[in-house]
Amino acid sequence: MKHTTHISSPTLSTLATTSVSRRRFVTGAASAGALIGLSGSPLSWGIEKAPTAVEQQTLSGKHFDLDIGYQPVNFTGKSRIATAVNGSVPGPILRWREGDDITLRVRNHLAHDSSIHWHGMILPAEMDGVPGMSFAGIKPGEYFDYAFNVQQSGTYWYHSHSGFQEQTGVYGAIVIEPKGPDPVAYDRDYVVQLSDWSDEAPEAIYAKLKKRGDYYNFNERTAGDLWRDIKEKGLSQTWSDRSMWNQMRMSERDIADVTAYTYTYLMNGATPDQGWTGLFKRGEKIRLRFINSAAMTIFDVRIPGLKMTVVAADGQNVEPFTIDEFRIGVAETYDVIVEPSDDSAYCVFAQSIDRSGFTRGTLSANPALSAAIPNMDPAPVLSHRDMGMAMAGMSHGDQNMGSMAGMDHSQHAMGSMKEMDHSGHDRSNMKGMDHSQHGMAAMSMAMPAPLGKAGFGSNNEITHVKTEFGPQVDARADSPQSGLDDPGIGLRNHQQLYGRKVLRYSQLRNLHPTEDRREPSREIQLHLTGNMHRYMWSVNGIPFADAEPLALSFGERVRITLVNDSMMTHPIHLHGVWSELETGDPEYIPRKHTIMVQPGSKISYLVTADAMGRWAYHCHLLYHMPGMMREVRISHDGGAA
Ligand SMILES: [Cu+2]
Repeated sequence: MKHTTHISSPTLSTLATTSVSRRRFVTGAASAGALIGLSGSPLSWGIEKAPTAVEQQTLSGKHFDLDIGYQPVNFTGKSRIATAVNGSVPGPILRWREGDDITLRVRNHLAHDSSIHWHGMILPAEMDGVPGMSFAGIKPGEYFDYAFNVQQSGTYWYHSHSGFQEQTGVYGAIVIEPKGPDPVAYDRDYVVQLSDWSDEAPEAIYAKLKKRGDYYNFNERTAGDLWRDIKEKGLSQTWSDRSMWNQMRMSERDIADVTAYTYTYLMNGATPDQGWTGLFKRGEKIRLRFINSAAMTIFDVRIPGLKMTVVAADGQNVEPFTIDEFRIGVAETYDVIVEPSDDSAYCVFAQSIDRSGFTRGTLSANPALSAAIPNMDPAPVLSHRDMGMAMAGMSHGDQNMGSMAGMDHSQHAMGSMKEMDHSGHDRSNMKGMDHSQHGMAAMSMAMPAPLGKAGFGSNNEITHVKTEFGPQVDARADSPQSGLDDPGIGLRNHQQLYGRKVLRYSQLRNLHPTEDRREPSREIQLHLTGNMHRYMWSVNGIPFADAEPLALSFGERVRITLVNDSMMTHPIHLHGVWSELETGDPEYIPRKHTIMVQPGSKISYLVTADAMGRWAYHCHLLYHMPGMMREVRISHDGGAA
């Protein structure tokens, strides 16, 4: 089944020829004349006839040939070399059928090892495509045959798990038709794949971040210095000293590491200038399959004038509910239904979490029409809540208690509190949640707290293990908020401000009853940690390179509680098994493959360890991944290593 063989040279030259004919000239074109999805095979287009984007290739069947190779692209007016699958960025949409046995021959034409990981697929560990865990990777000039049975339906995606290749184009969409009737009714469907492109090499981006974590926060070059001031003088003094801090500029830098300063955000491979277009006829139900394939960008999505009915999350059907806006973490997918009742055009708008940029497309009944592009919302700022402190709950690196007290005092006295996210702050205080937790802490000294009931999340005390203390960790949340009802920083007051209903995880209910009704037999608490200033990321303060695998026993039902001690949102992806999000309804627990953990928040999910082998478990922000990663080993004895 598995082969690693050298590719004959005829294959290579054939690929080179087809690549040239599919060459893309995507930016700076005067008119966006070519509409994706209208007509013509990309193969039949000559260079001169492809002014903007080529039609996205869709491949279906049971056997697939995917070629990873270099491809000239132009997203910004400058020609660059992408790493592309079958000559396009994104790669082809793969259409599978639930129940099919499929094979995929992936050829690597790059000068470096490559791989493809089938994100969210339930499959044998050796087909998961993670070099060093699942297999050895695909050497230059060689291929690997993936073969597995498709056991699920819905919207997924694939991407390289080698180096930073995902950033330079190795990703594509997967759409799986259900074996039986689809519970979702729709007249047409579109993949809406979001991503981020940089003309800089990813290695260069990473090196810059390593040198200074706020490199790409262009407006806030003094932010790094602020931390030093706060450490030396305490926040209170720093506050009065620095007008910058008054404007909450410092907090902004923690919203996104990599920004539109270097990124061009893409929708189905089209730049915002160009705009992807999907056509419809009035009254149709249109299924939009949103996939966040960005390397580093969390997007907030809305379609002004249209309600969106969420029907699936991470490929899994959910009980439909209607919203106006949703946040999509890196690697997450959401399927929504929209029903335009007129012939106008609508803007599909996806702004980055830090509001440094956006991408957009058009849903239109008439290819000649385009829709107004809305303004981006104001850039969000971090609040107490995002630092995991209700009152004085945040431990800050090696600061002493004195400066901590100073921090809270000054924040309460802060003039620009209005700019902060009041709603979250107020809510957290109202609930008095943290007081009760402190009460429980005292109890659990004497005896371990009983595990919370399946579906309801953790009862356990927040514990910072020894390894969380040191220069590798610059913050610890002592009173993390629940991440369930939190639409996320920058979205929390959109209902009040704009009347937009924003998706919250607590709204997700699986369409079908929970399969595994067992109570968890144990709980694992993991802390998402980092030192933003040094751009070090870790779990429990330990980077992947130094970490022991996390051992699970085959068949066990376990709860994982993630505590986000950092001030960034981390989308956490566990390979091979489902992450069953505990939303408070044990009967219809939604299944996801990627869970966003908001800053200063905690979130719990159940895992049934029903897939043997070695699995990756990591933050899906590409430049966090080298540190914020664990191997999960599922074996009969549950023994590590
Ligand atoms: Cu992944």
